[in-house]
Amino acid sequence: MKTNYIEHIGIAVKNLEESIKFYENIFGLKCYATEEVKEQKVKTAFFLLGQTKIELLEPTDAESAIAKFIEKKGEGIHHIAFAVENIEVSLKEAEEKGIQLIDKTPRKGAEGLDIAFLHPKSTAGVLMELCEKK
Ligand code: CMX
Repeated sequence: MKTNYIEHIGIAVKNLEESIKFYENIFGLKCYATEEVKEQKVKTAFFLLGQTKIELLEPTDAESAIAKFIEKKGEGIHHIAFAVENIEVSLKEAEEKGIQLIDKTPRKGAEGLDIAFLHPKSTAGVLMELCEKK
């Protein structure tokens, strides 16, 4: 696969508003967008640092992946997202190399990106997201 840069780092938080204040007040960053991703049952907030974003994720439902993550591990880094060229081909290649796919085909994520997750059990414990802006 051709990976160009880290698109974003996803961080699970309990309270989006409080966490936004933390990144703005301590790091001098500016939250440039918030968005609810209903399909994922999360509210998101974005900060841009160079080419890479920080994506804060607050669960909107107890059944959301983020709620389960916080319950089990607490707040913290949830996933790393790579900007790839041709997400469909990248997924196929990863699967052929024995990686367990969470999403066999891309779906729409925040900011309209095509996204797909690889299972942390086959990626050394880190939830990886592939994304492509089309
Ligand atoms: N990073 C590393 N490991 C993780 C993890 C994460 N983010 N989330 C779960 N796991 C681990 C758990 O610790 C658990 O490990 P053990 O079996 O050793 O205890 C295992 O994966 C299974 O976890 P679980 O709590 O039973 O949860 P599920 O199997 O139901 O789901 C996962 C896990 C990764 C398949 C699911 O969270 C998922 O599909 N994630 C992708 C989608 C997503 O995260 N969406 C959030 C919003 C994304 C966005 O919009 O940017």
